[in-house]
Amino acid sequence: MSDITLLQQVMTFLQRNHGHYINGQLVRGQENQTFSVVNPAIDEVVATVSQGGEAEVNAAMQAAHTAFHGIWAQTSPMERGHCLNRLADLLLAHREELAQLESLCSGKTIQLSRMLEIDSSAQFLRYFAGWSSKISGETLNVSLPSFKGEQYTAFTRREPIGVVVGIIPWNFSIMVAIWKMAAALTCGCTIVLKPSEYTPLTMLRVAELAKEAGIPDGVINVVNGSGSVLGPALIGHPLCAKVTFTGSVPTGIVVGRSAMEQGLTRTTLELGGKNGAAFLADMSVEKIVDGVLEAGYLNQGQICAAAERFYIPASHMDDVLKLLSERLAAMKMGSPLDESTEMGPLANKGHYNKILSLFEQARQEGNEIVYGGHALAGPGFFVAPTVIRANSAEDSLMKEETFGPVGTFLSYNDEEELIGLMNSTPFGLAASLWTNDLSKAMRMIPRIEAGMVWVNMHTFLDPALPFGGMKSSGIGREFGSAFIEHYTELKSVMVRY
Ligand code: TXE
Repeated sequence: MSDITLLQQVMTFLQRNHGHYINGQLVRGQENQTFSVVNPAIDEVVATVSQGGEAEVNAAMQAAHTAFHGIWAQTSPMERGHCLNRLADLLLAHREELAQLESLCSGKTIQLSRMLEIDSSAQFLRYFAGWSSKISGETLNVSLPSFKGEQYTAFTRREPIGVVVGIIPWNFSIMVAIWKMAAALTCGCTIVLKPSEYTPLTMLRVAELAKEAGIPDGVINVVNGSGSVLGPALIGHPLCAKVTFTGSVPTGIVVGRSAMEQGLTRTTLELGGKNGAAFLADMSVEKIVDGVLEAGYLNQGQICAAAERFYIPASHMDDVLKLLSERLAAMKMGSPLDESTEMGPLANKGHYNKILSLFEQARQEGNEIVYGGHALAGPGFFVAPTVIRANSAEDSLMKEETFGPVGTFLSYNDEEELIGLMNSTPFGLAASLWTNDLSKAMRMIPRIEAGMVWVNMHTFLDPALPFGGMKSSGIGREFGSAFIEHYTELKSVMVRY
């Protein structure tokens, strides 16, 4: 197979002078400060973008504030939902264009870009659209005594919180932005998005489509540039009512702390971790290997919910590692634009260097690198999918998030020990249990410290299920009905009559 042909629209889009999207307009921004977008498959610049600064942050925040008070909070809930549905239609109509752009900037295989960045984003948009007309308060009975025949009633209102700042990582530049944007907009909030500096292009195009979908100017804004410059400016802005962030734990802590210091600005933090997958002894070696591949290696492991710690019964360990190595060796690595590619490059050079240094660290600690553990030849940021046998739960690779195609394996002997190992981490985003014994699984689920527990599956996110981390993996939940409390304020109203 060979690379698909890039659409003319994609080529034309890449050649634009990129900047920001503010108040319904593409804005070039500071001409003298630009940064490059690099195609990680070939280490070549595909576009340049002007760096946003205080002026762009102010303009975007002001536009979002004006749109919030001027139009969006008053737009009927049903119409807000229609807008999101129309945007879903437009994403699907521009599926190939957006998917190609995404693969060029992030190294995600074209098949995954189509399925997750576009199809799944459209599904999430429709799910959130459905909520617009279902956000409601309660009527409450009050207990105040009546002295002169007066009566009381009370009710609560869910009111949109205002201007939301959404800070987005590079691993799913459209989908994660859509999660935050759709949640904000359905509740009546407006948003300023700050994409990752590695993947700043696709949301500029989505913002244009949002205008075509009838979403008023100023409701969605995109400001591009470095996180360390724009992050503090956005979070510290007096018009920022809420910050929603997805990314690494250290940056999440910085974001959370500055939001708190800013006057208790509301935050949702969806951070990474070191997710565990536990395979019970009743699973066959083949089933375990299928599960490991699903849980750990999709999108080169660059998924916040992916598993990185694998616990295998001691009796199965050698056979699992042997078969897994064979399956990884047969996996087709290559260009993300080749439809037959199963694994592409890492998304950027910094991340590639980090993964290579983790391989080194594993070697220094005496871990056995069963498969992989090295870069692949070529200009892009490719590393071999890697299998590491840990010596103990204390090894660095059993503790530190790699966010790459790196599984670290530890054997266990009994299920009590397994629960202890699964919970032996400060993080708690996601976990999976793999067994045919439903009774065992049901007894283990309450003991697993993770915001999401899958049984016989891993990494599937459904808009109906709340998603977010326990422990150091975050604060708050996205999706389900849980998101509503994070994008609205609860107002109590009491009436005497
Ligand atoms: O992530 P960051 P980076 C992990 C992964 C990767 C490492 C670093 O291991 O190697 O993090 O990647 C913005 N205030 N994950 O540096 O820093 C930044 O511009 C406000 C895991 O890309 O978390 C980007 O838009 N914002 C992860 C976003 O934060 C700031 C997903 C995420 O960047 C900021 C991505 C600041 N001070 C990387 N500094 C996951 N688990 O989902 C940066 N940003």
